[in-house]
Amino acid sequence: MPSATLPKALRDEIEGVGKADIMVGIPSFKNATTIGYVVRAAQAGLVQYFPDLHPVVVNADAGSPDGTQRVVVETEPPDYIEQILLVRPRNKLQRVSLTYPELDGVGGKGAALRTIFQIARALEVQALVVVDSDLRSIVPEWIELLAGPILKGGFDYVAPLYARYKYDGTITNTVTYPLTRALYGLRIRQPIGGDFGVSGDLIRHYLEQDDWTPDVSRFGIDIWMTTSAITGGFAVCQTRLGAKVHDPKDPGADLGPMFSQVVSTILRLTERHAERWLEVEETHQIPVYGFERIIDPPPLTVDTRRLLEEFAKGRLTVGDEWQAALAPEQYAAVMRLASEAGEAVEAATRADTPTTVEDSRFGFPDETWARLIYDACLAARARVLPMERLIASLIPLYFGRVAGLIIETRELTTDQAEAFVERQARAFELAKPYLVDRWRAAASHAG
Ligand SMILES: Nc1nc2c(ncn2[C@@H]2O[C@H](COP(=O)(O)OP(=O)(O)OP(=O)(O)O)[C@@H](O)[C@H]2O)c(=O)[nH]1
Ligand SMILES: [Mg+2]
Repeated sequence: MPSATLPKALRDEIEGVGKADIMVGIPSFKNATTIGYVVRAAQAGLVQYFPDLHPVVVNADAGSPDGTQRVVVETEPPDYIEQILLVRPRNKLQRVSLTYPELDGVGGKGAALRTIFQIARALEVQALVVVDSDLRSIVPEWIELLAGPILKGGFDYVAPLYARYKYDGTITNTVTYPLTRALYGLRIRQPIGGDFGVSGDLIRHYLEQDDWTPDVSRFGIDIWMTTSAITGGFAVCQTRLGAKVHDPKDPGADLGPMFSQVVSTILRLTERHAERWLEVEETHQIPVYGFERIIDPPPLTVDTRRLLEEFAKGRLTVGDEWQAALAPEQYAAVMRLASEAGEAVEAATRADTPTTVEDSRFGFPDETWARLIYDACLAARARVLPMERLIASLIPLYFGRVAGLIIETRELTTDQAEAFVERQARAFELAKPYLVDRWRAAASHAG
């Protein structure tokens, strides 16, 4: 009985619903102000696009004190569904909001998703769509765009494809996209987008993995799902959703913990799945669903100066770790770059110059970045440092890299800045033999 591991309260909820064909899952943590909109869009999408299927919306909340769960159960579908479309759901639209259990004392987005998967499996859904609860740009059609490739096209994993403001999605742009693409050969532009579709088969595969490390139970979940879908041989595609607009995050202030959880997960999986990527020499586009859109996401502010300061400080705080983890060329390069970052901040601080850090010529070369990430893969596998220390030392480097991208693309539109992300992805591809050679050499020493 698969749901035997679920707490009784959850089993009761599942029993109340019985069976469902299509499910929208929404993880949340203090999202009372935004989740109502997401729930309305999800309900409308389910009824409008899949009137013949049994739908259910499940919110897995962290026990938010702000009334997130109440908003979910009280939100009704928009009136137009009945008044204009005259769709009275043939199948009752069910809504469930629950507080998910922690996993080994860790609660986070991944723990919430595991509960969502367990419920989806118990209800035997054919397609699960997961969307973030802080979305502003979701519309009902997203449900069709994320579930359609599964229900109509036989795909198992539908990754989102959206325009994000050029300074949003920095972990994606600097690490998860270029690394996943170069390693496994699939150009999945948003491997940790947060909004995606999964088939019933893939849900069962996820639950069978039994790989819920503390990082996967938090923000490591997204890269874990994408990588597990690829390495499990599931059919993957992307779907065009327009723009992603959500609660803004400033990388320097907000993204350190998320970076740690995502990057330690991707490094761990890189080691585990070496046999899947060592032979991959070329990368490919994957099928894309949905009509293209021309849309410009609203800007968000990033404190570039702080990013540069944190990078410069890294020489003192994690210089030893850089030396231990990086190859000598990359170590020398980052020490030089960190000095330049410090100089850029100083120049902008001097009262006699009206310049800002954005006016500086600071730049972080693509090739240095690509090789440094490969050094991190090798260091993680060789255990030259405990994983936490390795990752802590990568954070200032990530800040430096993001600052470099911001300065380089400051005059560009979001669309134009995309060329820099592609250029960097290309650098990861070109440098892949560097990783493969060292990986194999280390293996033959060990063996
Ligand atoms: N249940 C639960 N949900 C969480 C937790 N932390 C974050 N979430 C949810 O996970 C989703 C993504 O979190 P965000 O903080 O928006 O992450 P983000 O920086 O926008 O991430 P990206 O969209 O991938 O760039 C949202 O729906 C959050 O409510 C948590 O501890 N528990
Ligand atoms: Mg968000």
